Amino acid sequence: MTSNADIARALQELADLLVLAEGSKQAFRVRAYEKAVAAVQGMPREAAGLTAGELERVPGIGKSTAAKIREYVDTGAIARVTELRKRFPPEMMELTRIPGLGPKTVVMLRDRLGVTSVEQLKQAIADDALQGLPGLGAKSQQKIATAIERLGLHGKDRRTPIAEAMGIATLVVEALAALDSVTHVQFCGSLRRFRETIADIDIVAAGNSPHDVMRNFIDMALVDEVIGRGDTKTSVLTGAGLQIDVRVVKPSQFGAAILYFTGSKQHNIELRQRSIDRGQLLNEYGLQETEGGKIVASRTEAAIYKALDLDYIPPELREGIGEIEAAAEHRLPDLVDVGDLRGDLHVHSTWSGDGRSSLDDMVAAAAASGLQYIAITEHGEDLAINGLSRDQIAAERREFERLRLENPDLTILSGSELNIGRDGTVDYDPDFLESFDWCVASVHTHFDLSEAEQTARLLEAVENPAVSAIGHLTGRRIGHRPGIELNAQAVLEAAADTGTALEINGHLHRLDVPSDLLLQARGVAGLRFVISTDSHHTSEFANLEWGVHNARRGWVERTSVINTLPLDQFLDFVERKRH
Ligand code: DGT
Ligand code: CA
Ligand code: ZN
Repeated sequence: MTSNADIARALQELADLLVLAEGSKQAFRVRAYEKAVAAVQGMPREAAGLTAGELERVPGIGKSTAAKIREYVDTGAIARVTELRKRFPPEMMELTRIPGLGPKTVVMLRDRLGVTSVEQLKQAIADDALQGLPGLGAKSQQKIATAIERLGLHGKDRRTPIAEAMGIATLVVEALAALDSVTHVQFCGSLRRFRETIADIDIVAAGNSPHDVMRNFIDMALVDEVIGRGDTKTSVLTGAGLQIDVRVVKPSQFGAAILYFTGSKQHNIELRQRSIDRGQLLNEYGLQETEGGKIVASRTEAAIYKALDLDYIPPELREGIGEIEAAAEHRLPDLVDVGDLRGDLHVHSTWSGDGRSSLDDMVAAAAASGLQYIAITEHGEDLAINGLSRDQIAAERREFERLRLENPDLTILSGSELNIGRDGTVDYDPDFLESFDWCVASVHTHFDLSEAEQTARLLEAVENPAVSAIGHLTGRRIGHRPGIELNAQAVLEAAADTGTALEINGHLHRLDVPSDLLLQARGVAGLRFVISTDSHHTSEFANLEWGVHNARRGWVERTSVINTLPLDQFLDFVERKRH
């Protein structure tokens, strides 16, 4: 049956295409489909099993969306999407990712200059052709050029944000895992290593009926074009132009295959060299003796690492940056695990303007997921529309009282997500700030300041005793908005000195602090992290897992993550900074 995730992905594509067709992200139809995406993602039942009439009764799903969902489930495609894809091909959709380039401008560039791809836009900028077009001056031409560079949106380097790739890979893995002939299946490559952008998706399945696997794969609704077909490897493109390779291997070779295709290339080269030095050969079929060819290990990755006298190296570490030496000397980091986390310290509800689940539902979901403590951190009053006044906070705290009685096993902390102003000051006054148990402070405005200004602003917030943590440090949206310019080293050191935690935000669109900065932070003694979901909907508590993968990629150790601590020790951390 078509899964809710698959339906949500199809509706999201429709919404994205309609932004161009309607010329605005705020268009009624766009908003309607985006609401429906959230509704389908949050449904406790399979949407595919419902009639159009039943779908319409789901809050957030209207009549025409219900019809589209049925169309997708019944035919595997939405005719409107197919038609819009012709008008707005994937290369043109790419243009909408560039900050400062609204949908009307994208369409205008096509109509006036014939520009329908990032490459063509770069050429137009080089020719100075944007000057004088409606709403575009010399300055915006330069801004767009910089944004293209920083997002890496060009040529064959075109990479897909992890949020998009993860959704698609999960659909394929689930579909293949459901086949009787498949014993194991795993997505590999950069996605398994949890890189923030992905060039193509590499999937390995084990089983004795490759033909059956490939037939089911290319029948999937998300497959737009088959570009190579065989029983060991089949490659396809999705409607958005993302390549997926599926390989089928024998169950006895599965470990060797996923090890090879997970990479990275550099990690593979170093592993292979190590095996050669030890009189063995490593390839995608197994580890074998050079003399005689006896297979030493092939079924699992763990067996192969063991045979090479290495501790098991988790995928997130396989970048060829010293992990093999560390594994040989038994000094791999003691990485944080999702099971270690006891609390989530960044949670919104519909009390925030952008929250999508009620406070009661958020608390119930947190309790059900086994968390011991949470901080409800609605937006501070300075954030237009979404923020809470003091009166609203007082009113919400009365709700906390009731919810605490109803949920004796969950500690509900009163928190806030403060806004770091242009000058580094935050919402409310010091006395009122003291009434919170925990405050995370984040940048939500002024993304364009200079490095010096951004750094000064962040340092000011770090010095504030009421600020327990800095939220999503760089403010980036992967593939959509670059992070702020920042002297990260200065901020990391100040955070360590003041006892301010750095949030590792688990939203797949954010993964912020980025893992390259986490690697840099290894050199800063005493720095502490908090892995948070930034949930706006009950389904987003799952972000904890993504935050953990990102932390592991940055070699973050268990002992430096404060929400692994029992509640009293966690609160001690907050208190130490305040007094
Ligand atoms: P990307 O660019 O996001 O697709 O990154 P990867 O790491 O997924 O790279 P990809 O898809 O080209 O290849 C998947 C894995 O296959 C890679 O991580 C390691 C392995 N691989 C690919 N080419 C080579 C190679 O030339 N030598 C070795 N040893 N391994 C390779
Ligand atoms: Ca890949
Ligand atoms: Zn937030």
